[in-house]
Amino acid sequence: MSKPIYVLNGPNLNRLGTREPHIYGNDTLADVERLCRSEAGNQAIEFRQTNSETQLIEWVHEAIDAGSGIIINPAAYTFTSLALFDALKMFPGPIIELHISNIHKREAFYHHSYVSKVATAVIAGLGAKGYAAAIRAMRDLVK
Ligand code: CA2
Repeated sequence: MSKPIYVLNGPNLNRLGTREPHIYGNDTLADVERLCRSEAGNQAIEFRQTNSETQLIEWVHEAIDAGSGIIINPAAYTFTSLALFDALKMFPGPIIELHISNIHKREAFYHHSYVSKVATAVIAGLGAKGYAAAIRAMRDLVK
């Protein structure tokens, strides 16, 4: 059996679908998980969300041992966390950094991502559908 793809979501994304629909759309995180599972087909995925930087790093460590690829929407930790950057640097497989919104169209503090320095690819601005695109691309990268 092939190793799972880890789909990791950072802080506040558990509140998706409750505010700022003009930026993030109307889908909830449960909708996003359904979309990922449907796109993944028989490929196993670990879909998770946390508001804790420590937990996110622990899951990256878990993926180093047990995962084939990482799709990560680190939310605000994208722009602040050297610790997450260090953890992702240790992952031997492909990493896709994902943002629902186009971070480059937004305020300047959203323009510098630590995660991009270690990501294989970056998807931003496709809304929730970006997760489906990421799963498709990741399935191709890990096969
Ligand atoms: O566009 C993205 O996916 C972001 O990673 C979302 C983060 C933001 O800090 C990044 O710059 C871009 C914010 C997540 C906030 O989550 C929401 C909570 C409730 C409603 C909508 C979004």
